[in-house]
Amino acid sequence: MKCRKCTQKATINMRQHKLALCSGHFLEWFVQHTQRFIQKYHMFGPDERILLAVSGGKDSLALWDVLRCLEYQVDGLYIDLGINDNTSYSLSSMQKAKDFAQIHDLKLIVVNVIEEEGASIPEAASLTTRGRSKPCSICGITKRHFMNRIAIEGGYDVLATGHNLDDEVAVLFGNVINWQSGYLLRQSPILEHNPEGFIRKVKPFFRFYERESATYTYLRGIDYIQQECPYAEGAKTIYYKEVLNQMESKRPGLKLNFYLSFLRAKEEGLFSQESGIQISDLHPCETCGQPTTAPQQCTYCRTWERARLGKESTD
Ligand code: Q46
Ligand code: ZN
Ligand code: ZN
Repeated sequence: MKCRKCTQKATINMRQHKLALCSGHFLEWFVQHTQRFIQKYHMFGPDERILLAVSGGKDSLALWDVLRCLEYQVDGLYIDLGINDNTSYSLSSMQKAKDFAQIHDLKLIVVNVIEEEGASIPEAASLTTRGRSKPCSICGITKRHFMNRIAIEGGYDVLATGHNLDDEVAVLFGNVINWQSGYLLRQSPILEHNPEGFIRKVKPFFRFYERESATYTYLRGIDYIQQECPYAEGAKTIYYKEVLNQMESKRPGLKLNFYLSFLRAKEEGLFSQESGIQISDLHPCETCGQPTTAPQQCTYCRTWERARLGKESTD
């Protein structure tokens, strides 16, 4: 198959766009489309400061690469979760993020959860759930807390993450299966800053298939962590991705259409505003000052307090 733009052999055939491109033209297409999505969805402008959550994985490093090529003001944030039992997942992923920052002379902020809270994520999970469930719940709460806090404290205008279309569609699928109207209302490639203390959150890669961001990373020679977090195994979103990929293979474009139709339906008012969080429900957490709807302390502070109490009783 030939590249649509020149006579060279195509490197990638994007069936959903009926577009085959060679390596050079694909890289150009990928960067131009990232810029187009940033502008079309009013994510950020050249004068704004961006904090990018970097996991050491392919999508966040690819996004860092594209944003620096487009000359945006972007710093990285790596949250060290301390997931090193049986694997050295956190150590290895942090090294990838640090190496990328060093090669390109970029600023990387590192937050260490053990230094901040006295326990790693797996340790805190076993203290709060007595090993009954995976650490993903406390992990998600902790990552969201630090991303928002560091972005606000650092005076950034926007927080970016490397989520791609496959990630977004898998979450959408799960939310639809369970008819989670509150989550459906909040699921969006852009969540506006709100005056109560939530930073604007954006996902510039949300229209790219995982295969496209993976091809970009490969062609650019970006060194990323290939190993998955050991707790990702058996996650529902992985199963949803498999199912959606089966459907996509029979109907190219199905995933993109599903997600864009969802955004359109939302714009047309399919999900009632009343099912979401109202700004008036938010107030600062009495311990950390982050916005919350909980009566006194936010979920982050309550969960970590339980972990600390659990630790004291076992010491
Ligand atoms: S939530 Fe769960 Fe992930 Fe945290 S514990 Fe690992 S798999 S890293 S996106
Ligand atoms: Zn070409
Ligand atoms: Zn709090």
